[in-house]
Amino acid sequence: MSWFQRLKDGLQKTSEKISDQLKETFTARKIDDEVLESLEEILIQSDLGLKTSMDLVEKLRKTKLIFPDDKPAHEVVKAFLQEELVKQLEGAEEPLVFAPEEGQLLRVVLLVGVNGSGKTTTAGKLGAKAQAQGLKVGYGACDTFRMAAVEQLQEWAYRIDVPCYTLPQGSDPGAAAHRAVLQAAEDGLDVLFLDTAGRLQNKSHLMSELEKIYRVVGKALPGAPHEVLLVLDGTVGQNALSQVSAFQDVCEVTGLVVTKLDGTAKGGMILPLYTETNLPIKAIGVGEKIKDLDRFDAKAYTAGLLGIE
Ligand SMILES: Nc1nc2c(ncn2[C@@H]2O[C@H](COP(=O)(O)OP(=O)(O)OP(=O)(O)O)[C@@H](O)[C@H]2O)c(=O)[nH]1
Ligand SMILES: [Mg+2]
Repeated sequence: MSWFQRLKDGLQKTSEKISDQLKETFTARKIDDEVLESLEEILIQSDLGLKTSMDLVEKLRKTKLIFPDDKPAHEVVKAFLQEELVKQLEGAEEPLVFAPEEGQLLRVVLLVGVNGSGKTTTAGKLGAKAQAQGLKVGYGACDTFRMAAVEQLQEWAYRIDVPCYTLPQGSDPGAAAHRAVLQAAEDGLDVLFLDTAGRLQNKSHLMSELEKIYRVVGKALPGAPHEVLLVLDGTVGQNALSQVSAFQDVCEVTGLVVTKLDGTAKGGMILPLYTETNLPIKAIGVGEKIKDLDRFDAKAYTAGLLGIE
């Protein structure tokens, strides 16, 4: 199955809801206040955010939309919405880089986020992708308090037959990160994925622990981490926004990963997430399997979101 098909299937909960409601709303080939009001409601309900939803409706009000006879009205509206959404999301696309840059010894990718957002799974999937590009991959497990967390990452490592570095249970997470970076460099790896423990953004001791991990990684290898991915659970919708600044306060977040878009009808949340943070969406996840994660593509995402073939 192609990525686009996976993405489309994954976003089905959102796209079915939007499609059904658009069909019900645009029964006549005309735009009036009543349909515009319904449209705004539909957009808000899919978590596109208040501002984007209102802007889209205003744009549509001012646009002389042409309804060809051979196309259902809701399809015409969908095409309009997609074009507008793609414009807003253009800057959100950024390639995922795994290979070290010229003169760089090793690329370090740090994964951070609240509990259960999908960090370990994302680390596993990204590692497999990097390996498929011919790179030497390794993992570092910094969640030294929870054995199950280390084992979970080790499983991903076994699966693609690469090393997973850690320290004994109870060790300092910063020390585990430090050790992993030094070991990965010594072993001649190209890219190291550092998985961290989940932490709620309002737990200050855990946030300062992350600050320390971030700092220590930079000491082990100047310039590292080269990428800090904040992994967000898509099922919480635009509430995920409240997590971003807290993580930005303790480390330099370089991009967002949104997971579990297959488990929610709030799949529009990428819009407010990007427009309000200006952080690129580095990858999106639509399932638990290795192939259920890929880089973000505005056109493919909006097509999936709106159920456009
Ligand atoms: N449906 C679906 N499930 C996902 C996706 N990504 C992760 N999961 C599942 O979400 C659950 C939590 O994922 P983890 O990777 O363990 O999350 P985590 O952030 O490492 O969790 P902690 O380490 O406990 O903070 C697991 O059951 C994953 O299989 C996704 O894109 N779609
Ligand atoms: Mg984990």
